[in-house]
This record gives sequence, C-alpha cells and structure tokens, in this order.
Amino acid sequence: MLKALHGIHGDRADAVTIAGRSTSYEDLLGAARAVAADVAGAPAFAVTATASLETVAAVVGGLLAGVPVVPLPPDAGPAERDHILRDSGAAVVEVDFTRRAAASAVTAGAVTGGAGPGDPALILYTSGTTGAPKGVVHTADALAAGLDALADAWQWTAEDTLVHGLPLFHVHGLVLGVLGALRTGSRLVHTGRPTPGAYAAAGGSLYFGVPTVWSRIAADPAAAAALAGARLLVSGSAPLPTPVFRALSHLTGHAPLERYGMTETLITLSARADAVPRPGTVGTPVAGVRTRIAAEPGAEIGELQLTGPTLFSGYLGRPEATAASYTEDGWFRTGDIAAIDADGLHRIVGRASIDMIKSGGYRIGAGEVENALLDHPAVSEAAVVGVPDTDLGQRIVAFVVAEGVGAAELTDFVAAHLSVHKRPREVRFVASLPRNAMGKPQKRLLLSPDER
Ligand code: MLC
Ligand code: AMP
Repeated sequence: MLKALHGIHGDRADAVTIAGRSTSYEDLLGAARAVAADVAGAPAFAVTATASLETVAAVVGGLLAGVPVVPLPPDAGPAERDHILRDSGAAVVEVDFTRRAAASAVTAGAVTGGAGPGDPALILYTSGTTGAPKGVVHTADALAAGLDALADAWQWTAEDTLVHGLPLFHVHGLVLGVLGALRTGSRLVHTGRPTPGAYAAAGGSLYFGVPTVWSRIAADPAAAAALAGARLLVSGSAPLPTPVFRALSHLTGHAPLERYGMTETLITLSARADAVPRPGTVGTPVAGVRTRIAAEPGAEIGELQLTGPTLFSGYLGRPEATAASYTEDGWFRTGDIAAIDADGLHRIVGRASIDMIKSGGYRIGAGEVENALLDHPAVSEAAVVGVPDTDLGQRIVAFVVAEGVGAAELTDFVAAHLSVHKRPREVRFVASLPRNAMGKPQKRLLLSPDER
C-alpha cells in the first residue's frame, strides 16, 4: 500500500512536512512501527487527527499492523467524540513521534505484518441526513485502487511536490493528501491551515484545495500568482464556482482540474491532466469505476450511481444502512444529482436531499445539527438548512423556536457539542416551523426564493 515508504523512491530529510515539521521516510517508518507494535491485535484504534506528523505516523502504523485507524476530528465536542469511540470500539492512542521501532518489533507484535488487501484499513465517520455519523470502512485495496487511479489521471509521480492544508480526518486531506503522497512517493508539504499565503509560500507542483480555499486564493492575486509555477491545481469536495475557475485560470495560468468523490466511494470522477478542463464539469470515471444516471424516462439528469474498486466495504455495524445505499442490482447510490454530456464529462447538479449540507467542503447532516440544537433546554423546535454562500458554498442556517436564548449561545453550543465546522453560521428565530400534514418540517418554505 505504501510504496514510497518501502524505499522505492529513495529518501530525503523533508520527504513529509506537516505544519512546519519535517521527517524522512525512514524516521516516519520508525515512528509508525512503534505505533504498530502498540496497537497490534486491537480491533481498531483512534487518533486525534490534528495536522501533525503524529497523525501521519498513526495512520501508517495502523496500515503496518493491519489494524484499522479511526481519525477523530480534533475539534469534536464530547457528543461527537463519545459517539465515534463507542460506535467503533476504538481506544485513543497517543503518538510520540520521537519513539522509533525496528522492523522486527512490528512483525513480532503485529503478526499480520500489514493490512492485507481485504482487511479494513480506515474507518472514517461521516454524517447521513439524519442521526449520528456512521463509520465508513475502507480496505487497503480500495485505498490503493483510488490512489493509483488518481496517479493515472493526473500523471502524479515521485517528481511531484504535493501541497495542501486540509484536515487529516477526511478522504480529501488524509487519503488523497497523505496516503496519495506516500504511495506515489511525491514530497508532501502540509501547510497546517489552507491559507492563500501558506499555499503561495510552499512551492509545490501539485496543489489540493476545496472550493472555499480556491475562492480565497482567487481573491488574493499575489498568492494566486505565486502558483504559476505549479503543474496542477486540483479542486474537489464541493462544486467549484465557474467565476473561481475563471479567476484562477487568469491569475495562475492554470485551469483548475476538478474531481468528485465521497467518503463512501473515495474517488470517482476526475478531469485528466492531459485534457483541457471545462468549468462546471468533474471529468470522467477514474480507472475501474463505472457510472450511470438513474433518470426518469426522457430526463437527462438523475441520481449518480456507480460501481468500482474504490467503494467502501460498508457502514460499521450497520448492515441495513449499507444495503440501503445500494440499488437492487448492486450500484452505489451517491445521493447526488448529475448529468453526463456527449463526451462523457460528468456534471454534478446538486444533492437529492435538502438535509445534506456541504459547507467549506465539509459534509454536514442537517439532522445531527438539529438534534444538537434540541439538546439545548431553551430550544423546542429546530430546522437546519444550507443556504448559498459565496465563501463556503453553503452556510448552515438554523431556524429555531426558542425562548430566552441568543444566536451566539446556540452557535457555541453546537460548536462545543459536535465539531466547530458543524455550527450554524446564522440562527433565525421563528414562532413555529411550517409542517406538512404528516408533521414533517417544510424546510423550503423557510427560505427566501433566492436561497432555495
Ligand atoms: C469560530 N471558531 C470557533 C467558533 N467560531 N471555535 C469555537 N466555537 C465557535 N463558535 C474558530 C475555529 O475553531 C477556528 O479556529 C476558526 O474559528 C476558524 O474556523 P472556521 O470559521 O470554521 O474556518 P473557516 O474559515 O470557515 O474554514 C474554511 C476552511 C474549512 C475551508 C478552511 O472549511 C476547511 O478546512 N474545509 C475543508 C473540508 C474538507 O477537507 N472536506 C473534505 C471532505 S472529503 P482555528 O484555530 O482552527 O483557526 C470529501 C471527498 C472528496 O468531500 O471528494 O474530497
Ligand atoms: P464527503 O462524504 O464529505 O466526501 O462528501 C461527498 C459529497 O461531496 C458528494 O456526495 C458531493 O455531494 C460532494 N462533492 C464532492 N466533490 C464534488 C465536486 N467536485 N463537485 C460537486 N460536489 C462534490
């Protein structure tokens, strides 16, 4: 799985830099072996996934030991953290990056000597439309298939220096942004935070960002100009607005490549490095992936469904939810509405459900935020939606029926119980929620026409 660490591409003192600290592969491997020896035999283990070398060592250690890693969002409040630990049965492991172990320590401890192709390697928690987050289980096989498909689509090699500053507890930052570098052998520079200034200073050939990051870079012409020497700028995790695509092309000289993925599917569609990117499209299926559109007769848009080697093995401990995410003939239902043009280029039109929000590239289930708000004693009803936002793509707006509480207190309440990025950016107090005959809130009626 981790080709670079096995010495295929040679080593250097700054093979991996995270938030200003660098390591060679050899030292990373030594630290990862120490983790592997500690966790050997456990069903799973968790790591507080700060942007740090410790997180990288933990994830590599899990792969070496054949024990799945559960990355915990570092800002997760008690409700979210307790749920993830209880649901996964994982204990939190503290990593000391100065500890090193020899190869013999791992084989003696881990017995398996690494995650085998079909073994669970990673468990990522992600929100559905309702309820608490579910654990998405991926095998080392699926991770390898996704990364090799990207290496093919982007001509991504050990010659590249990958730069990004995305969180290390999701597919984008962790799987593509860390394991991708370790598999291809490209140097990795993680900037700690994904700020325009940090991207500009990093001197990479390949840059990853969510659209919010690219939009902030496009608004900072000096930072954008500093990316002119790069080979590829890649956007994903949410739709890249066409004005941002055009501004980046103009300021950097590079039309950004857009690609589409999902926690459950890793990477599905991408523009290719050898084709001219077209704004508003997310390219073609990556190697091994097949897609189809489940459209009503005569319609061109419908739900995007897919099969392929990058798919998850299931939601941890939830066979019914896993089964429900597939069609009867075995295709995964993404919940995204899409169209495919005559050249095979895919366009993501939107989400099927109003209850799935994308804000700053983070996926947030409305139900989880509503439940957190309802836990506040002053709140009697809550409806959460994502409204269009030029910076975040969508911003979380909470409509609440409440007495004796202000917006800031409710925002802080959600930020403290769940994760900071799940907090409403705006709270609107209403006398009651519009409901249908079944008592279900009619969320679209809460929004003004330009917010729908
Ligand atoms: C603000 N803060 C608070 C707070 N309000 N803290 C506690 N309580 C409150 N009420 C603090 C935060 O802790 C943070 O501190 C700071 O304010 C800024 O936080 P923010 O406002 O939330 O950041 P923001 O600027 O909105 O972030 C934008 C962003 C971020 C783009 C940097 O959204 C981001 O990193 N997005 C990436 C999401 C991602 O990787 N998704 C991939 C999903 S995988 P401090 O100290 O931390 O600055 C996927 C698959 C695929 O989708 O296809 O890729
Ligand atoms: P997550 O599980 O956080 O990875 O979120 C997956 C969702 O992000 C998908 O179902 C899409 O709705 C959205 N998404 C990811 N990449 C793109 C993209 N390039 N364009 C539009 N939406 C995207």
